[in-house]
Amino acid sequence: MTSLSTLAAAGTVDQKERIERIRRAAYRIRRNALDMGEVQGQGYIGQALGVADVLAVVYADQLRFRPEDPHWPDRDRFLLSIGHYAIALYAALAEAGIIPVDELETYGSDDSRLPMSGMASYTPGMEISGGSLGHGLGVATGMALGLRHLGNPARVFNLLSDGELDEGSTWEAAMSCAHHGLDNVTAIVDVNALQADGPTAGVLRTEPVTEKWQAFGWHALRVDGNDIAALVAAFDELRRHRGTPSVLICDTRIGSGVPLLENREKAHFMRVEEQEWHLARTQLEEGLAR
Ligand SMILES: Cc1ncc(C[n+]2csc(CCOP(=O)(O)OP(=O)(O)O)c2C)c(N)n1
Ligand SMILES: [Mg+2]
Repeated sequence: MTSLSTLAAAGTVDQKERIERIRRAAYRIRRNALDMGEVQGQGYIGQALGVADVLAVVYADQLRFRPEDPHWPDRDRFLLSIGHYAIALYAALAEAGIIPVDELETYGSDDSRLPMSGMASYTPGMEISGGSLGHGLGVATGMALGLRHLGNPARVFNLLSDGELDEGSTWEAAMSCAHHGLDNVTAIVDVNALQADGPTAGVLRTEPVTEKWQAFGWHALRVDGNDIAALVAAFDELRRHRGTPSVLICDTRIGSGVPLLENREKAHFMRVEEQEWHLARTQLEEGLAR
């Protein structure tokens, strides 16, 4: 007979394997992002590295999808409302097998399916177009209502940035989503404490973020967005929640996983010099080996 402690130990091993699998996915997402960043020499590289762990948990662990059929009606929807984070999503879509890894080298070039700002009509797996901030949650709310109406159990995720908390439309959508009790919606807020015009705290104070979502009727959790075990535990908890929409507020570090970039002055649009790419990749690999 299997004892309870043996079962518990087996569970721990499974959980360790699960986290290790996601950690490797996060490494490849970061590697993909560096590959795309090098094509342009600059861009939203810091955000992509910062949010890589979140995307790894989403795509390697939480989301239901069929890589060969991005329009599968029962797929969970992942809505990126921050168009400039497209580099991060392409990196994850390549890891998920939805777009070929080889295609990443076309990032931002003329006629590429991977423009620097996300376009739904160009890219498989890109559910909505970005550019104008603050629209993702409204679309997520509409999609979730539609899915519920159809009796479709798919879930809708929306990744938004701390800058998108400046948008009134985000809060209109938050109110509406809670009003309709859409527990098939999970918002993910990337709190990297930065916006285009400088630190979030200086542009427009958004704290206390958790309490604001709670006041709008959401089930809200806050975690270190670069701690995969904490992310997995939080997503598991949100998956079980019923009756209201959920939000996971993720504190992330710009440039995470590459100390050279993490430790430099925070920049919305980051330039990486030609001679720095080799060190960036070496540091990323060193992180995987640890
Ligand atoms: C409605 C709207 N207002 C302003 C902008 C210009 N804009 C582009 S990125 C950005 C910063 C938004 O903050 P965040 O997404 O947190 O920036 P990051 O963390 O990437 O530095 C702004 C204001 C926009 N794209 N859409
Ligand atoms: Mg930000």
